[in-house]
Amino acid sequence: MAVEELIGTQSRAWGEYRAEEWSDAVVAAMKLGGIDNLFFVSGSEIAFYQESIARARQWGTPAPRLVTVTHESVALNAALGSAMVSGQPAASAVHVDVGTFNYGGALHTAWRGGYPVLITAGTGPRAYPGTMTGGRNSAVQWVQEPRDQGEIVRQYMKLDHRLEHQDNPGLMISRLLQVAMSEPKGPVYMSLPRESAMLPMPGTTRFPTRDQLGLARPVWPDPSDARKVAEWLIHSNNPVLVSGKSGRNPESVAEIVRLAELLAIPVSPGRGDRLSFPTTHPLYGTGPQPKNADVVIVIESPVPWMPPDGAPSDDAKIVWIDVDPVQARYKTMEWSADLWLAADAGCTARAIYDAATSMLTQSDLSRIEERRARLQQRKQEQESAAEERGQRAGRRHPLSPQWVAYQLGKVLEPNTILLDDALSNSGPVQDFAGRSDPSTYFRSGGSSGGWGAGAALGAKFAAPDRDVVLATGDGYFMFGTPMPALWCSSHYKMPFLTVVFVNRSYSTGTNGLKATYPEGAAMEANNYEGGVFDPPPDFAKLAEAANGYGETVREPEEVAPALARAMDQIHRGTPALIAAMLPTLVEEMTLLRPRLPLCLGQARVTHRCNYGSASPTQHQKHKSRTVR
Ligand SMILES: Cc1ncc(C[n+]2csc(CCOP(=O)(O)OP(=O)(O)O)c2C)c(N)n1
Ligand SMILES: [Mg+2]
Repeated sequence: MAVEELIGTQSRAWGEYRAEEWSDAVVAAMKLGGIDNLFFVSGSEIAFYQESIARARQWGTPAPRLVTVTHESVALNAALGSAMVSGQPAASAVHVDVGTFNYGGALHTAWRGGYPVLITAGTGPRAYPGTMTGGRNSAVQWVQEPRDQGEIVRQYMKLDHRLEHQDNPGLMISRLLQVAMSEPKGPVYMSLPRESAMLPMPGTTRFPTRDQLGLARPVWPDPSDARKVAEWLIHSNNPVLVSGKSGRNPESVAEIVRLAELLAIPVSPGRGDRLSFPTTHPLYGTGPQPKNADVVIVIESPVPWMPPDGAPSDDAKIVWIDVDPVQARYKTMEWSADLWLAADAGCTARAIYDAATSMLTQSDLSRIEERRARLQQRKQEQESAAEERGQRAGRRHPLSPQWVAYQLGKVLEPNTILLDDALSNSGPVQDFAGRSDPSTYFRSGGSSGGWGAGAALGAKFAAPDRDVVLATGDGYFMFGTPMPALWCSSHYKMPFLTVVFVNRSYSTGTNGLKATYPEGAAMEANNYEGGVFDPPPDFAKLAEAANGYGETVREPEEVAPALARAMDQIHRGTPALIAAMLPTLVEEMTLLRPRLPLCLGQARVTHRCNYGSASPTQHQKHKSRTVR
């Protein structure tokens, strides 16, 4: 690559932009930094956003589109959904400290999921009435001033800043976006005092854009490390690659596929928050669990196995690839590895591939071919078993969640964007979704319920030409204040399909309760109070109330026609919701007694369940891997 390409050919001179107030600089820098949509929830002190964006439209100058949202958590989740699909930052704007609190669990998701978003809020005006434009003019403003607004969110942000009078406002936005978009990517927060946002500008302003500040190039591993990994892989009899969220950079997928194919390395999904490897590929899900492998390559997967039982053996080689392999954002981490590679997933896969091609001998190749054939065979067996499972589920009364997932899989196009917030039904959703293309499968990346509806909305804003489908648990759906999300979806004709798995219960308070206290007083009395909400809300009516389309299905044969009608609705611009009425998880435990989906220990299960439950036996069994 030419040096000019590496350093960029753009002029470093700061651009000059039209601006009468500081807020004009703020919105211009947002748009020039890649933000197309500002998800906005009203507040008296953030009228400057409305004014500046209207002004920019009049002037024909850069500014994001202002999107009216009626709940802050939906606004932030929409920004997350937009950023995860577009690969570009998105922004939200809300009212003072209270709006910031209403962002709620979405702040956690932004942080844990590594979303490059600019989260903003106004601050309560504090200039003495009449002394400054934007100063106090209402009694409520005395109660709007916390000691430090940024402190509310600080531990969930890469950086936070309060816009101050000595700042260059355009520069500060570009700088925050540079930080958000640099690896490891993540959220940033800015609070904007109304007085600062309304400070006058002399008609123009000068600032560097995000790209003029620049983003660092992806990091490559040391060539000798790449050779070492290639050597371990070539000589391995039973390797496995655990891929978690590297698909957040979609271009890494092809590189990892190329490497896996060269050496016939099977891929285990880890927690799998992004499509990091095509799930339909013969190498996907066909290999050993890490505990049985002799070489384990972990790629961007914070929890690749459940210790202690799921951990690889002491003589297995472990290679850990991540832009931040020791995961400094997580406090307690007991993993060890033979090689920690602080490098980009795609670049590292390519480097190992290149190293391996020059080392492979004929006998290596024939050993690898044997493995490839074996894995292909296993994939075929898995696929027919899944098909059989799906068909069998269709014959079950009461309605089976597997059947809903099976039918859902049938309406997904290869480029449909699927958001999976289906919790205990995430396994079946994944099994039947047949996701192969990068950027077609997403989970939140965090553990906060409530991401789905807002994120689906944002995903649709980022990709209006693609179908967007949300598969969600009924509990998680309610955590996401779905009414405002569906209203916004309908209002802007940004429709998505929601399939709600209405099991009228939480796995935490049912299966989880039972796993935690199998012989406790609650089990003895068959008392699941706190875990079951039956009868549930009428989710179909909720969609209708938000100007969307809703249907409830109860019988297996109703599912496919209802999904077809719902798809038709979204293609005509109306958000649609299918509420699939299922047995409660308590009822399901008796129906499925031989194969209860408990969330303890098993690797197969841990990526499907977002919660843990305390088991005394687990604590007793703990042993740590020898550090080498
Ligand atoms: C905001 C928030 N509150 C509580 C939890 C704890 N929690 C984890 S899983 C779960 C159950 C979710 O229920 P549902 O969406 O109905 O899925 P199901 O368990 O029925 O599959 C709960 C309550 C959480 N993760 N996030
Ligand atoms: Mg539920």
